[in-house]
Amino acid sequence: MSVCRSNESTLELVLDLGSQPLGNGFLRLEDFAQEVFYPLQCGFSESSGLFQLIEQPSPDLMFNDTYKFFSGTSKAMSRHFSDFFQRLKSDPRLNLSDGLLVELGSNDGVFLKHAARAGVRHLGFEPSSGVAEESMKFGVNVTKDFFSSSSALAARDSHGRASLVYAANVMCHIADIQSVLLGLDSLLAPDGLVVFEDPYLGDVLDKGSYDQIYDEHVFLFSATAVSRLFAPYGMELIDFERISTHGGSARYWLARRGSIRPTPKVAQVLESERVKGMDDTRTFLSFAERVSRSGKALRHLIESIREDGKEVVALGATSKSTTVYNFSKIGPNLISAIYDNTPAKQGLFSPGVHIPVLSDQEFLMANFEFAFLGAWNHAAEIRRTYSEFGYRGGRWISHVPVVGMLAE
Ligand code: DWN
Ligand code: SAH
Repeated sequence: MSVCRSNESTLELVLDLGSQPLGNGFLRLEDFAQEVFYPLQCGFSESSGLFQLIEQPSPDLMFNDTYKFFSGTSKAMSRHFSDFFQRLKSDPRLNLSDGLLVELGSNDGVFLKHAARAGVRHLGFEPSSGVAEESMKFGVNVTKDFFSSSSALAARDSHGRASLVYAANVMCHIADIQSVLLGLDSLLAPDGLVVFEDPYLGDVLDKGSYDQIYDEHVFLFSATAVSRLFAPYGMELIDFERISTHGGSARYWLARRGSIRPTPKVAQVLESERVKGMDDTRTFLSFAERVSRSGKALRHLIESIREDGKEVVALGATSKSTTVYNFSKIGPNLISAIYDNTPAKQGLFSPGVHIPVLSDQEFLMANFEFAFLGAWNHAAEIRRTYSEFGYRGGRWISHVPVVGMLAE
């Protein structure tokens, strides 16, 4: 029996995506024999409302010195973090110039470099030392460690309490969420705020974007689940925003109960989630049926193009696409290569199905007719950057929201 990481209730198995490798486990030919696989199964609890993986590989296996995702590989995401930093600086609920700004999962410094530049006292927690070292080049102050109850206490002893703790695409990665909550409680100033953003469960359900589910994403949050999760720690949701990043995300604003009056958006989103059935196991069972149809349709589409003697490649060696390829059994016989702008991924093979990953520079040199959008969440940026592919008559394939070719 599996139990919920929020309130220890029993989890119902609602979706099984089969045996999967690490989402970011791009590897060399000589390492194929040692590749690690785990069962990618999702559970749901109606009492906590928390959608979660039943089993997650150990954090050290996923987040270490060879971690291959660098946030700065997307210009749109770089702009997103720069804009949000400017907004926080002028938020009347915060006093960033006098306080301490803490970021969890600061990666290559895509957000905190703006704090460093503006002279704002800050601290990043980043266990993946390769990306952390990249951030240090921008003057970012970073602890190369996992955020947890113990590392939070150590940070409070040496830096004092935080006026803001921010986490983008990180909170949903940490299975030991109780340790994170204890850490936030001890580190946050009495009038401090916790702000975090992650892919939104509502968008995943609407768009059928099951590829948001992989080893690193142990949770897909909703406002319902977040408010129930933080309540035992005396924190409440005071604001909620839908944002467009990563194919549809939500930003949650939390404060100690009673310190700031919640905006009307909180009650509105809780009600809209109830109406949508986001606290009902049956919603996820029907989602699982849609996922199964989507996986088959994608494989069928690519097979039919290959049967016509045409080649299909992919753009974006994402962790998300690891789920898609391994679930739909799409290997190098169907997608011959994946092109990507991350030097750390180039020259390696994709996890599990072992499609070669090549530099995105080579993508424009060849004359492909079909490319699968492994990074559909960056579709606008990718279509701009590689616009020549479209001018030459190339067609983009996506599985979100339905399997097919994107309009030209
Ligand atoms: O939550 C997470 C998010 C923030 O990032 C992590 N667990 C891991 C990672 O997920 P992902 O791998 O699915 O992320 P992206 O941002 O969808 O990855 C895009 C990939 O595409 C990168 O490898 C960079 C590449 N890329 C490219 O080659 N050309 C991206 C753009 C925008 C481009 O123009
Ligand atoms: N915030 C960045 C990076 C997201 S990728 C962005 O939005 O683009 C997730 C990051 O969280 C990785 O860099 C990973 O090393 C880090 N991470 C994983 N577990 C963590 C933990 N317990 N504490 C802090 N960071 C963690």
